[in-house]
Amino acid sequence: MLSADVYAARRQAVLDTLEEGQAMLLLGAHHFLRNGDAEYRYRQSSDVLYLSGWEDPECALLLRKGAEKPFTLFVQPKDPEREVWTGRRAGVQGATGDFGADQAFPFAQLKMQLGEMLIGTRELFYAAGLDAGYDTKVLGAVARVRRKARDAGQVLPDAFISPGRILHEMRLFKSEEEVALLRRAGDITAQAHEAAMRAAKDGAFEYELEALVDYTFRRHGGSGPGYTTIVGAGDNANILHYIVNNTAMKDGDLVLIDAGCELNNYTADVTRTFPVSGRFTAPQKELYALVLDAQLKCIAACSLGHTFADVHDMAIRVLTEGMVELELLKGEVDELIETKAYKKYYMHGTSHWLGMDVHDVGSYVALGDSRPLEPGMVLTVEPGLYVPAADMDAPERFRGIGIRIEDDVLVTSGAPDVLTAACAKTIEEVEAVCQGSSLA
Ligand SMILES: [Mn+2]
Repeated sequence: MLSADVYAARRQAVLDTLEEGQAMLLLGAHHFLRNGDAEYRYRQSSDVLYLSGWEDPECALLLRKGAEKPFTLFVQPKDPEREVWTGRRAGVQGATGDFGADQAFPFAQLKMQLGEMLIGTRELFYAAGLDAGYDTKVLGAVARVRRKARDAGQVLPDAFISPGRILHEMRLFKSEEEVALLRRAGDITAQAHEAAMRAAKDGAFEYELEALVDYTFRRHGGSGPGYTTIVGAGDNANILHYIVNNTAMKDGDLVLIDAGCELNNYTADVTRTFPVSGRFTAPQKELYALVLDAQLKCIAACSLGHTFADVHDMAIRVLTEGMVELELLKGEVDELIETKAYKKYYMHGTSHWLGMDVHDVGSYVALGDSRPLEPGMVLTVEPGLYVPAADMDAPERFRGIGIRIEDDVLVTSGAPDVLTAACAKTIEEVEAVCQGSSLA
């Protein structure tokens, strides 16, 4: 949790943005069963966390412009018998005492109370259509009091607007404390990647490195990976969302690890690719040097005067030129870009916003065009090249090589600030770490 002031200031910013007759309602994330009655560890929705820090399930957060009690929480009540099984709850008292709510009620009362509370609200910022169960609760609560409101000559919500319009625009711009968390998450992530580089060896399984990476996150106070850790050796690096991580690596392979530590609900997102043997082969070096060149030029483009799309265009330009030189592609660079021929070996985007969610919220366009980058935005920069072993069109020496290099970048009014700069990245740095002593 951040300090209570931070959440209070964010809620005030939302209330300041709302107009008279508007309110915002956020429903918490569900908890999910893994199998039988065993639950996945609960993670609250990032929007609820952003405005309150509230971490327990069964939660709704209501902000009403102009109300006597603008901030209402509906929460799991304290229940000593249940708490023996599932853990301590902050409860209704905690909601008002520690979390700053002006009033709080048990979540079970949402359907009975919400309608009354929304009398006088014309427009409700509520993410309708995402969760049928929540829609039934919310629309049912409004319907219950419609007649009463009409008889009293008062309004009820007749328009539902995505809360993201306000909230996700706020979340896109990171404050100093958010940047500090992302930087610390980046430092821990760098340690985890370097630990994996040191531990890789002929015959080791991908899941061993996954365990080491995830352990390193926890060891340094992270809550774990912010998304499922990807460890792909050899040709597995060419499967973009490879998470089975069940193959043994061998000398001569590269290993691609895409893993980020989540710390205090903010996550890093880093990819490094390194040789099991500790030394890149000549063809691996050729492709690695090209991806790194593209990545560095893309990072330089994360600055004022550029748009989000400019960063991707830079990656496409540098990689396509390089692929022609290396004879992965044949033809004119401009035409290969125009026809998207580069997608054969570079098929994904170069960046996404980063924050509480790994693919963080916030619009990528403004007035129909790609959005200009502004100070406070954090984005990933992750060009790659993927040459499947079975690709008979590619020069033989490149087949089975997959490389991605990914860092997290804060846009500032000056030079781009690489929040994950602590992690070895050049060929020399990576080889040096790989050849260092095993296991941190
Ligand atoms: Mn990413």
